[in-house]
Amino acid sequence: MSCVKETDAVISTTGMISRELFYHQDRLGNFYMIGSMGLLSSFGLGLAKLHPLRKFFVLDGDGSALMIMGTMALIAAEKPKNFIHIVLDNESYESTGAQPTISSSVPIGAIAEASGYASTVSVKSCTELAIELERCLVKDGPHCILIKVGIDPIPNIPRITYSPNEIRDRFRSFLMENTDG
Ligand SMILES: Cc1ncc(C[n+]2csc(CCOP(=O)(O)OP(=O)(O)O)c2C)c(N)n1
Repeated sequence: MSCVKETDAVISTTGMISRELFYHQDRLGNFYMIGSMGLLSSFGLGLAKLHPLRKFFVLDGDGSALMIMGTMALIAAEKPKNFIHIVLDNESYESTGAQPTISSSVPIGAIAEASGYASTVSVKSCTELAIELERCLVKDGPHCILIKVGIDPIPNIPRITYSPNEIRDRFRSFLMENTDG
């Protein structure tokens, strides 16, 4: 995540996406959404509106994004310039056993685009992702980057060791102490 500055916030959806973020790159500016599948993007929208100078990287799953699809329309209508919606689309609910979602037939990127996101792209490689992230950092959002990924669980990945209250408190301190936004 070399494009993420210390002052940027990274928030992640329920399940393995949060556990993988915690495992690979825990940091004060991360917020892990425990339990509340589907509610990350609305949470991120509120935060992005409250902290307009800070970038918000919102790491969503296809299952979570589709579960609460109206939020995409709301994000587009509210136009948070600092909102980068990254949807990791593995066409499954990987966290609960990889049951298929409907994202193979419902194009999430097209929904974001039709709703009115400032930009929407679909990427399939790390190189493409790096290019698109750089673009999103210099242009006003909201942006949607849909990443087509496979199902590739990390064996014995640890659970997040913070309690929900600890996650809330340290993220709140990060937002308050770090006044870049
Ligand atoms: C309202 C609600 N329904 C179901 C769950 C159980 N659950 C947690 S994560 C998850 C799968 C999320 O799928 P997706 O967003 O596609 O992410 P992935 O697991 O594929 O990384 C489910 C069904 C939950 N926590 N909350």
